Amino acid sequence: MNTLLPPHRIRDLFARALSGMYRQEVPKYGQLVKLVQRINAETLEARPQLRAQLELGGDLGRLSEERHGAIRVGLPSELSTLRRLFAVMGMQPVGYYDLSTAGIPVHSTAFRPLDPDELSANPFRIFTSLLRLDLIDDEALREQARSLLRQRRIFTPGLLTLIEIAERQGGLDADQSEAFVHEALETFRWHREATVDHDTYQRFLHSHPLVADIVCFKGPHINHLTPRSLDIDRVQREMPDAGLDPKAIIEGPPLRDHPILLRQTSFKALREAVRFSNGVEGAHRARFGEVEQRGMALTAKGRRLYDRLLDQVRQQVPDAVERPDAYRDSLQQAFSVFPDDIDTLRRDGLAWFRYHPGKAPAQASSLDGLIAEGALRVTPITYEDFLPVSAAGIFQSNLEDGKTPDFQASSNQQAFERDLGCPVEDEFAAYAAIQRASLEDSLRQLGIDNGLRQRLIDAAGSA
Ligand code: OOG
Ligand code: NI
Repeated sequence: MNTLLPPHRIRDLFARALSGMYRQEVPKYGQLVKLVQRINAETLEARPQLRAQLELGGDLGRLSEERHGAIRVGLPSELSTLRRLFAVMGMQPVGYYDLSTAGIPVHSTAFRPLDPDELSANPFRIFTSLLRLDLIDDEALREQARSLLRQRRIFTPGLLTLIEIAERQGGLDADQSEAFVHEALETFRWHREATVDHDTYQRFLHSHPLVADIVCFKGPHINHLTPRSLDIDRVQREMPDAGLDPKAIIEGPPLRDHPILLRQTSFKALREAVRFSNGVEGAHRARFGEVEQRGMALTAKGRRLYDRLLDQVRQQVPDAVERPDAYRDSLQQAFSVFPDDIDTLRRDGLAWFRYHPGKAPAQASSLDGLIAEGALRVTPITYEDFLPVSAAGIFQSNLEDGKTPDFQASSNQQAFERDLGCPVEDEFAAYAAIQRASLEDSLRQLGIDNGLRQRLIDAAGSA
């Protein structure tokens, strides 16, 4: 056995290979990436302060390669093998997303790195959804779905062997990693041939377009890859000129001086030629391109405020897609009560921050004091996760005809974790750990003694 590669190297290789494959499969994705990169370069040029903040927080280097993707699978065994596959690349399941509340018959998690160094090396994430077979009312259709899924093999034998080797060795060497990436790509590839005839496809489509997408194909084709933008409003405006058809609204919080959480938009899914098993030629809509702008991670308190304000807006303008301008105004207005300066966000305990040591302190008594005299500097911690309401909006704008039959909403995290094979990580605990470690480290570097250090850390934690 040769030297093992760190997981971020394998993740980086895989993310680049996947992006290359998707660019070939969906050329519009390549155009979108180009648009985002041009606007990012111009934004960094025009805003040196933003550039400096990204650099200090460790986000500048990762920006150009930063992507998230999404896939959907049908069986518990598929989900649990994905967990093992992503673990080889240092990606853990974080968070539980119940989409049934939005009439979408899946529940999901995001596989991503947790460790700050791993994140700044490459934060590649995959939003992964499992079909809720239990939400298909028609029993015959449900059983047919299950049986079709049981017949398919979404992982190559070579990949399964390499996953076992990685688990045994505690990693993969360079040659094994290369083979692993090559084999893993097969799982995410697009297949033009459906596994069912046209009538069967139509029946699944009518039960829900997502059911057809998950059940009627050979594997969980990657359905989008998302570059990170520094100015999503400009991307949204410039998409039509680049030949891309944007969805009606940007999901998430409004434009702010200090971005929070996540804003997302996409160009709509393409109609792509497929061949059914009875030789009929047809079309299927699944794959699209998305853009995101990431802001700071919110604490549970900040998140409650976000959820409440967003709820208010959605009640005020329930038909956002038909009235995008009214929606945008309402959003802007509702969020005017959400503090938009770093000091208040930190002091009110609304967001997570990373601490950096500055100049030697004259008198160390309180966090506010240390920050005021420049002994501690703070940068917001980037939000690495997803938002259920936004995800539902992205799902919906990419479905055939935009129709969504009513499913019984029912969150079932327990069943999801059983199918996954482990509990999902708590996103808040992950951010809290990063904040705490950075503060502890900074205070040590400033030479602040044990007792006071502990008091300051506790004070920051309970903010
Ligand atoms: C996933 C949609 C959610 C996001 O960025 O919120 C998502 C899907 O369409 O499979 O990717
Ligand atoms: Ni996405």
